Amino acid sequence: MTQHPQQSIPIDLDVRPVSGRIGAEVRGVRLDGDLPAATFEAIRAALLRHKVLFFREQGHLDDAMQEAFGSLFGPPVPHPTVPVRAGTQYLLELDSQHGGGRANSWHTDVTFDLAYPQVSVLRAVAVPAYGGDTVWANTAAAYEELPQPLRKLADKLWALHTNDYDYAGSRVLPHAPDAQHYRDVFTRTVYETEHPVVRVHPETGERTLVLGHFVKRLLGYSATDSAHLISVLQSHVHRLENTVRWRWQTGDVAIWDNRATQHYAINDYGDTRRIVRRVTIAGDVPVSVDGERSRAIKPVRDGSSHAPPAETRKAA
Ligand SMILES: O=C(O)CCC(=O)C(=O)O
Ligand SMILES: [Fe+2]
Repeated sequence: MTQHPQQSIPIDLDVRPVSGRIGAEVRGVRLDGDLPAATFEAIRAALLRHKVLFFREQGHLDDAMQEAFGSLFGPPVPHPTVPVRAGTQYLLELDSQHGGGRANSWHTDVTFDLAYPQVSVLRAVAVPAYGGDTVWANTAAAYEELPQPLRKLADKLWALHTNDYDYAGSRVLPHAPDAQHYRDVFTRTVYETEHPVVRVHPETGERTLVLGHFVKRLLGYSATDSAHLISVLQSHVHRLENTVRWRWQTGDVAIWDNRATQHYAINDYGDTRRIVRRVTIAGDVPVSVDGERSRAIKPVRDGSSHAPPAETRKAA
């Protein structure tokens, strides 16, 4: 069972698990872009083991420092369609008073892209007095707890992910007057990518489920069967035993392994202002348990799709 699996953590970090299967708070570290290499490597190892790390009292971070810290994990990447926050190179701001600012449905970040981010670093800038928690789920634990025949089925499934997903169907729309505008911006370039439903984590070797709200359907299944199958698998992802819930304070930072988690920002704080800012780090192309790589379908780049002809696609 993937209960905080043993990844060796090189130096002594004060790491305190928050839930049984996912999430740990790290104390005594002041995050910045100049962390000693040994400290950063310990954070990275702890991240692989616990999948989401929480750091309180990081109020010294400004946007540039958050970007500098994030870039220790690898090259930061801006969101593919949403403009970055003014004055920054990579930051995505989620403001509860604007459309798209309330991510209250289960997802893994940017899975409509081929090499979607490996890591996200989120900083709390404004936090409601109550409510507005975020929940993360361990997609490796979800895979592991499946009965063996279901794991075997999932290993063969592929799904189409898109940013032009069923927005209204999967997410409570904010009342923000600019919600439609946000959606137009979000989908100004339509992405479609085929990912295996089970990917092999490039660093830990764990198998993780790749689902969430950008999934449109499973390849080779009717819409109805697809919805049923996704619902069975997704129900294991967000089973409470596989989750951790964080009560934010201003200045907190959460870092998650986006290859092994989903998350959900709870929209229970009415009109109170809530602002978080995120840096994402470039990921790699997912690989299935059979060694097949994900395929970009849209946008068509260089006049040709990366996708092989339909008849050669597996599990279609
Ligand atoms: O608002 C949050 O807590 C999380 C928002 C989100 O989905 C993200 O930053 O990727
Ligand atoms: Fe997200």
